[in-house]
Amino acid sequence: MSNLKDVLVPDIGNFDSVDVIEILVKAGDTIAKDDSLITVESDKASMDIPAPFAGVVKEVKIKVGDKIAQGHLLLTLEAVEMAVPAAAAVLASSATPVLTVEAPKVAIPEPSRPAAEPPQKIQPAHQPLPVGESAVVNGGTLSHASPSVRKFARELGVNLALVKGSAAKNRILESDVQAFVKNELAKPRSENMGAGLGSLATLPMPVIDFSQFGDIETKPLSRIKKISGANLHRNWVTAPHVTQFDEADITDLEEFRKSMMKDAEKRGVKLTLLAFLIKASVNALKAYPNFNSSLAPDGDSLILKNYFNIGFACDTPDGLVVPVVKDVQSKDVLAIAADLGELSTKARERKLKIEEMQGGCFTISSLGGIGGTMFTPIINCPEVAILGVSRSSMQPVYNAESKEFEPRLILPMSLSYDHRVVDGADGARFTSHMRMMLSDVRRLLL
Ligand code: CAO
Repeated sequence: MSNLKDVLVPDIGNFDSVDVIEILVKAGDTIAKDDSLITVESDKASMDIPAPFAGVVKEVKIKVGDKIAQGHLLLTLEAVEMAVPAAAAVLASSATPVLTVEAPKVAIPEPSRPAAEPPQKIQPAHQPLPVGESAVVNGGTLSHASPSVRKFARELGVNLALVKGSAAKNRILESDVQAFVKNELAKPRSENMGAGLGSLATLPMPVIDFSQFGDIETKPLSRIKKISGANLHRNWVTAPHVTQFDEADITDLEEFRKSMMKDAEKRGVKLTLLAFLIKASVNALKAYPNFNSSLAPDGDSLILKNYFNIGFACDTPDGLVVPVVKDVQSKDVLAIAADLGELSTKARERKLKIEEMQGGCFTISSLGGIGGTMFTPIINCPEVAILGVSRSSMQPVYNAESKEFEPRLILPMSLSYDHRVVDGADGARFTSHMRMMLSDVRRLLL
């Protein structure tokens, strides 16, 4: 008895005829039950027709472009198993067409049913698709991709939504997926782009020969600049930054600092404003502990720190470094100022040790000695906030009691924080706390 069986088109729903758009097997192929044989397409959907039983393809009876309907002869298959009667194997087969339905502006599921379910009618869908198995929304239009192409894309980790289909009605072919992968691999890679950027990575920078516009010279970046540049870029794109601006009245503080400078100098210490800012920031970190934290690597929790190490941005001829003043909570302003002097001298003489730049909880970047009114500092991740300080200046401030404007020394502050960790309200509370601490020197010394 011959094992040669006809394979006919099963029930494909309410369609008089569908177009054959892809033939996935050829004579001589050995196929397993449920392997896709052909892909057909109506004006609404594409679907694969699977093999009703395992066997060897003897002859394909259709070609791409044919119109076929239920009962149409697809191919002859030499069955491997004899248990299933031919007619039943074809028309009452457990094999189920696998569908992709096109519908405007909705994600379309790709039903993947157990083999025992009855053949699936084509239906519009309304539930979201599993990642990587989509009817493909591509540039605002839906594209088709057969299950075999989707399987191929999944194997390569390709998101089909990013692939442009070259066949009719934007249908994505295997060759489109291959071309996409080739194109992606050919793109210039940027080291240190930071994790998780994925398709948000920026466009490649155009390569321009500037000498066509005028005289140029090329100067290599210092090692520090290269490292800090990559870190700054990662921090900028990883942490959603918000910058809160505020001002503190430091008239009394400056008066006090100046009155203490001589004493400090006798002890070999330059008593700078930065020392007071560091002291005040620890007080604010204690009041708002979320600022003294880091996001856990899995993003599920906050790691709160019970120590208070404050980094400060230090401008050196080689670039920016951030030494860290350790255990600020147990130091007075003079001791902090002494650490600042020692660390910034070491930084400029390139003598900082690695451990002197580690363990920071929060950073202060002071440009006050240079100038400027405001700036937006970049968070020194995985810290969650950084305080920028600009140049203080005399401002007329209205005194509600005397009903007069008084000249006061006002310090501009810019607090950038990671909005994944800190809410806007707490950002404003933190700078208000800093303002309160800096405008009343007695609080600082407590
Ligand atoms: N407003 C007005 N004047 C200020 C001031 C402020 N906010 N802060 C400092 N000054 C004055 C000081 O009083 C001092 O004046 P005198 O020489 O008359 O005493 C002068 O500016 C220089 O101060 P300083 O440099 O000695 O001390 P500092 O504490 O201000 O700064 C340091 C120390 C290490 C922070 C600084 O040298 C530095 O490197 N700053 C640059 C930081 C930087 O590059 N940040 C950008 C990083 S990108 O985010």
